[in-house]
Amino acid sequence: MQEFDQRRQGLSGLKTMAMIRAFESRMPVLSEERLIRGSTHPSAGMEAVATGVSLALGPQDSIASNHRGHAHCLARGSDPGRTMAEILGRRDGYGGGKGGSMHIGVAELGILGTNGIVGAGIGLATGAALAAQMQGSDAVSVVYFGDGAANQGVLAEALNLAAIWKLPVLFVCENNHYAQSASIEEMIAQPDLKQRGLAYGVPSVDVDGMSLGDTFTAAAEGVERARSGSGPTLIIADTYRYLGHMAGDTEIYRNQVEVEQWQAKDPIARLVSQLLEAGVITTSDWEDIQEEASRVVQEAEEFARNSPFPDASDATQDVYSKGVPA
Ligand SMILES: Cc1ncc(C[n+]2csc(CCOP(=O)(O)OP(=O)(O)O)c2C)c(N)n1
Repeated sequence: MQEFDQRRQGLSGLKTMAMIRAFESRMPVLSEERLIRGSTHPSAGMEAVATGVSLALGPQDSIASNHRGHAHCLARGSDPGRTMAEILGRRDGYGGGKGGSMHIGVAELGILGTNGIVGAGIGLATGAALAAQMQGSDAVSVVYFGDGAANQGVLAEALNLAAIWKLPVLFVCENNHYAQSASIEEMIAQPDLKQRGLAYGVPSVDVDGMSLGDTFTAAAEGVERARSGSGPTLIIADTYRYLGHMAGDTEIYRNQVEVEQWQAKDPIARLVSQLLEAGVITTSDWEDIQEEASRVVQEAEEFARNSPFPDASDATQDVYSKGVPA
């Protein structure tokens, strides 16, 4: 089993999380400026989940994401500039600017796509796991989905298939306590979401999603189970989004006290204290990491702003597959 090493995963995870926080914090501003058209769903506050899971993956693995997917892509190694360009609908984006925030796919990184259809990634990742098994590869697939998506029927079907066929898939539920404006208390009678996996014979665990070490350790265990042919794992990561569901959200369904209570458990601040205490970083290292994160995001934004819009003549390009190789 891979142990969480503060010098390796801790330090690398901190850099990734700081960059994701800086990146996501720009979303409301760019929406306000009308540089982002349509809805974009930032995940500030939830960085430890995508980062911890990604640190447990290998290059052969794949991920299926959801509508709140920038962090999943960035933690998996997507280029911040090309990611930002796609969000801004520019030609240098991963989809040539025709997909936007909810359609970021990067084949070379195994990113099967962010996805605007709540729950759809669950079927995609399970299919990718079946493909890996049939091809005899040791690749594992991951799906990130929310507490709201846990109510989609596809989860029950996928958990069952993955369990009977011992598919190498990791189901990662980011329980941020809200599906848009509906609280989990209003939407789910059995709040213990891991029961959904246990009911299908899938090893299922709760994890503190505000802790990088805890999410990494749970994911590493699930990845090892999947890679060794022992089948799927369901992880329920308890987390919280600091910003609104999307730009323009009035947030009348929650109060500031609740937001502040979660901010007091901030995953980045917590990791910084741990690494300072362990002597892995100094306060000046932390300042450098923050500066570097801002610089990367600023450059990504400049790259995206300077990228042209796709040409109208490209509208029908890349719509159909060029055929399945024999
Ligand atoms: C099939 C489907 N139903 C409804 C929607 C509208 N919708 C978009 S995001 C969202 C909430 C999803 O909540 P959750 O899965 O908990 O993810 P979170 O937004 O909290 O990250 C809904 C209902 C959709 N995009 N797709």
